[in-house]
Parts: sequence; C-alpha cells; structure tokens
Amino acid sequence: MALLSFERKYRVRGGTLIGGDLFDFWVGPFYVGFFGVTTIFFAALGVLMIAFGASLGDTWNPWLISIDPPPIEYGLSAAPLSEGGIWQIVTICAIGAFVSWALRQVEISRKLGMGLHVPFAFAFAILAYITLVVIRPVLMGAWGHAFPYGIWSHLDWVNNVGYAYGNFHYNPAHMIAITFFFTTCLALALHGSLILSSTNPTDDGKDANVRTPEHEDTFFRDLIGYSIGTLGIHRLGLFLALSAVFWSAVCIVVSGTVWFDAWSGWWEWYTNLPWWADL
Ligand code: 07D
Ligand code: 07D
Ligand code: U10
Repeated sequence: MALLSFERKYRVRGGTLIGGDLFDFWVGPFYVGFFGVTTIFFAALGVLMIAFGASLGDTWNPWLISIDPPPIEYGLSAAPLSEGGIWQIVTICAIGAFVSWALRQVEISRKLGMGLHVPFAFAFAILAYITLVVIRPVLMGAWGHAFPYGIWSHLDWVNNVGYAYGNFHYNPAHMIAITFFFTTCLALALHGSLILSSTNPTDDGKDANVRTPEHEDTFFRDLIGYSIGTLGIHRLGLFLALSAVFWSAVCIVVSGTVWFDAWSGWWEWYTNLPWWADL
C-alpha cells in the first residue's frame, strides 16, 4: 500500500521555513523537504567519519568502536583528525542532523496546522546532548571533557565522570532528574493501562460498549479522589518527560563548573542547619 487513502488530503505543499518549493515533496512514506536533505547530508557524513575513525582504530567490533574527543591538552582548539578531530567533525554533523530533524518536524507540523509541541519536546533532547558535548566542555575549557562516541566507551565515561564527584547519587539535580524519569514511567503506565482498560470493556456480547472518558475520570476519582482529565494527563506526561531531561542537563552542567568536589559535601548546609548543628 504505497499511498494510504488519507494521505492525498494531507500531503499539501507549503509551510516550509526556507527555500519555497525546494524539496517540497514526498518519497514513499517520507516527507523530504530542505531539512530532510540536510538531515541525510549530516547523518551520512557523520556515519562516514565514524567509519573513517574506526578504520584508524584497532577494532571493527561495533560495541568497541570508539571515536574519542581530543585529549584535554588541546583545550578548545581544533585537533588533528586522528587525535579528536574526527570527534569534532562528528559532533558538528550530529548537531546538524538533530537540528535539521527538529526543523523537519516544524515544517511537517506547519503543513498539518498543528502545534509545535513535538519539535519543542525534541529540542530538550538536543539541549541535553549539546550540554554534554558543547556547553559543559566549553565552560570547563576543553573538548576532552565531552563523552566519546562508542557504545561501551560512553558507558565508561558516565561511570568515570560519576565517580570523579564521589557518589554521583548525592547530586541533587541528578536526584530530581531521576525522580522525574521514574514518575514519567509511572504516569505512562497509569495512562496506558487506563486507556486499555476502558477500550476493553468486560461486558460480553457484540454490542459491548467502549467506556467513556467519564468512566476514566470516575475510576481515578473513586481511587484517589481526583482525576487530572483526558487532556491533562498528556500535559502532565510531557511536563514530566521534559523536566527529566532538563534536570539531567542541569545535573551534569553543574558538575565541574560550579561544584568540583564529592557531591555528598553539597549536603553540608543541611547538617549545618542551626536547629541540629550542635546536636
Ligand atoms: C529507544 C529510540 C531509538 C534509539 C536507539 C539508539 C545509536 C548509537 C552509534 C556505535 C532510548 C541508537 C544508537 C545511533 C550507535 C555508534 C557510533 C531511545 C530509543 C536504539 N547515548 N547510555 C544506550 C546514545 C548518553 C547511557 C543505548 C546516544 C550520555 C547508559 C544506545 C546518545 C549518557 C546506557 C545509546 C547517548 C548516556 C546508555 C540505548 C547521544 C547520559 C545504557 C539508548 C547522542 C544520557 C544503554 C550500551 C536508548 C546501553 C545506553 C545511545 C548519550 C548513558 C547505544 C545516541 C553520554 C547508562 N545509549 N548516554 O534506548 O545499553 O535510548 O548502552 O547523546 O545502559 Mg547512551
Ligand atoms: C543526552 C540523549 C540525546 C539524544 C539525541 C538524539 C540519534 C539517532 C537513529 C534510531 C538525556 C540521538 C539520536 C543518534 C538514532 C535511529 C534511526 C538524553 C540524551 C539528541 N543515573 N549520570 C544521568 C541515573 C549513576 C552520571 C541522566 C539513574 C551513578 C553522569 C539520568 C541511576 C553514576 C551522567 C541518570 C544513575 C552516574 C548521568 C541520563 C541509578 C555513575 C550524565 C539521562 C538508578 C557511576 C547524565 C545530561 C539523560 C546526564 C546522567 C539516571 C546512576 C553518573 C538522570 C536512574 C551513580 C556522569 N543519569 N549515574 O540525561 O545528566 O538523558 O546527562 O543508579 O552526564 Mg546518572
Ligand atoms: C505516537 C502517538 C500516537 C501515534 C503514534 C506515535 C507517539 C496519538 C497515532 C508514534 C509512536 C510509534 C510509531 C511507536 C514506536 C516509536 C518509538 C519506540 C520511538 C523510537 C523510534 C524508532 C527507533 C524508529 C526510528 C526510525 C527513524 C528515525 C526513521 C529512519 C528514516 C530515515 C533514515 C529516512 C528519513 C527521511 C528523511 C531525512 C527525508 C527523506 C529522505 C529520503 C526518503 C531518502 C532520499 C533522500 C533524498 C531524496 C534527498 C537527497 C539527499 C541529498 C541530496 C544529500 C545526499 C548526501 C550524501 C552525502 C549521500 O502519540 O498516538 O499514533 O504513532
């Protein structure tokens, strides 16, 4: 089924951000657009550079390939290709591809007359990535503080950076981020199960009716005395998820820029509160 029955109605030209009609067409199921072309360009170049970097390394094992940032000594300068320069080009390509992808979401939203909530949300993921590979390294004075591009090696980076601040769990922004991540899962589990329970009624027979939003509201009013409502749960879900990523960016950007020691030490203000400081 190449063209779904409804696609002709919704595949309208216009709404592009730049370039007028340039690339304003579809290929198979995909909208192309100017930013589709820039996505493909940056993604292809980035993958080629990763392959080039891998060819200079000593493994083709996909789990072990690692494109490392320049050593700290290079500071914020451009490094030779084999000593982190590839990482720098891959980073430019990654940011180019992610931002292109977000702008493509904007163009598709505009064509459909929809809000910009999806690109707004994706922008938070891009912000977290840019915090890790641009904002924090620039604030700390060296690209070498960014994470390496490798499946295993980036886990080592998280581990090592974590222990550089003692027990990273004591980072208060990390706590807030984790709490938002966990709450996002709770909210999605509650919402998914509630929707499925009301669309799978228990009464038998062929005229079994799907339950209404009023049933959904009543379920939670009976259970906890309050229902946030059918639109509200989606607002809450988006807020929780974006807050999780936002506080993640905060927890890492403050590590090494405004706080340099073990995170457990940050809590001294708490033990020093006057009403129990002398106990
Ligand atoms: C399910 C959507 C699909 C996306 C997928 C990821 C690539 C990478 C490229 C070898 C939810 C596609 C993967 C394109 C291959 C090369 C060069 C999204 C879904 C399936 N991580 N991380 C993973 C990335 C960081 C951390 C897995 C990316 C930070 C931990 C995958 C980034 C920190 C663990 C991956 C990034 C960090 C992982 C599964 C960018 C803090 C795991 C991801 C661009 C955020 C888990 C072996 C997933 C794992 C894992 C990709 C950044 C921590 C390889 C692209 C530096 C602790 N990360 N990560 O499902 O199994 O995401 O690792 O910022 O335990 Mg990571
Ligand atoms: C950065 C991903 C952006 C992705 C983009 C898109 C493609 C295309 C193509 C599929 C932010 C990429 C797309 C490539 C793919 C196709 C076709 C998301 C990003 C733009 N931690 N910790 C976090 C927990 C510990 C440490 C965040 C838990 C230890 C450090 C989150 C635990 C130590 C850093 C989190 C735990 C430690 C973090 C990650 C538990 C290690 C970070 C989520 C239960 C010893 C990182 C911004 C995130 C961060 C981060 C959770 C433990 C260290 C809150 C639950 C104690 C150094 N940790 N952590 O940020 O904040 O997503 O990054 O123990 O840098 Mg932690
Ligand atoms: C939600 C929802 C809801 C729904 C939903 C969903 C949220 C209300 C109504 C959606 C949810 C799901 C479907 C559930 C599953 C989703 C996830 C678990 C999230 C994770 C998703 C994945 C892992 C899938 C990822 C897949 C991707 C990203 C697709 C990959 C696609 C491509 C690589 C192609 C992208 C297309 C582009 C960029 C533009 C078009 C390009 C082409 C067609 C290629 C050809 C190129 C050209 C014509 C341009 C020419 C290029 C040039 C000139 C440059 C070349 C340069 C070179 C160097 C080569 O709430 O309920 O239900 O469904």
